[in-house]
Amino acid sequence: MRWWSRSRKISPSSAARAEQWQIETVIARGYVTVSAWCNDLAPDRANGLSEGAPALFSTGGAEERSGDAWGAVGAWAWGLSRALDYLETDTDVDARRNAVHGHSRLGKAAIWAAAQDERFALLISNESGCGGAALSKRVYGETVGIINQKFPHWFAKNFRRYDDNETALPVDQHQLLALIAPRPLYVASAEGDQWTDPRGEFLSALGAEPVYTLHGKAGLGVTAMPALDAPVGGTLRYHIRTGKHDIIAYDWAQYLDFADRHLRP
Ligand code: GTR
Repeated sequence: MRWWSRSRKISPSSAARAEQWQIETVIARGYVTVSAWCNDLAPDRANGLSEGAPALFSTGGAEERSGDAWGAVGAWAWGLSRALDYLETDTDVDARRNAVHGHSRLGKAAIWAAAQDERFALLISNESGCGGAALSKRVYGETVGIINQKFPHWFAKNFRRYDDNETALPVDQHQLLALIAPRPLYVASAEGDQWTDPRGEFLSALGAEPVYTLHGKAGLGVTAMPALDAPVGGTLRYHIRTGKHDIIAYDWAQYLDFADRHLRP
């Protein structure tokens, strides 16, 4: 299950997007693929919180809402749970054996969805970066201040207290990842995507590892960043691949193998 952030005009079935979606491969491996357009839940723009799901809950605009009111990432995550509500009623699918995933901003939403809703059985974070898998306190690549300024509607307004003030954060993203345990979690980075801080994503997964160990699950099994294109780990898994910010056939191949290992009876 995955949110799609771009224009409807670039449909998942278009040739240009085929590698990013791998629909035939996913189906051939025995999976159903479900997607939705995040803008249907909360338009991805500064004034989008006055529309869609946030409007249903009288959230208010990005600046007018209360400090702890949700932002678009929260609304997108909420929508993933509502999509799962539907799948649970569909007798053609086994909704318990699901994977929730997202790339980039929608990787942030997928993490938040899985952290809050334990029905999500497996999580894939593809280059989710700041506000996703990457540790904020490293202050590398996209920072809390940069993301809140550029995307004032994504997170709760209270998060802005940590703009250029990451050391004051009472938590960091490894604790968010730890909330997924003991469910299978795959964190993926790309070498050419320093904006998402690959090392910060790796260290965040490593920081979540003790909780996997506590649950008797296999963690990363390494303490140093792995080589390029050489995935590490068990129930908690990580790779950094060559290439840029994207989701490509290489990523899908790893995710399908991971799903086969953890979702099949
Ligand atoms: C960038 C943003 C990132 C990431 C990315 C994307 O502009 O800085 O946090 O979300 O967009 O979604 O592709």
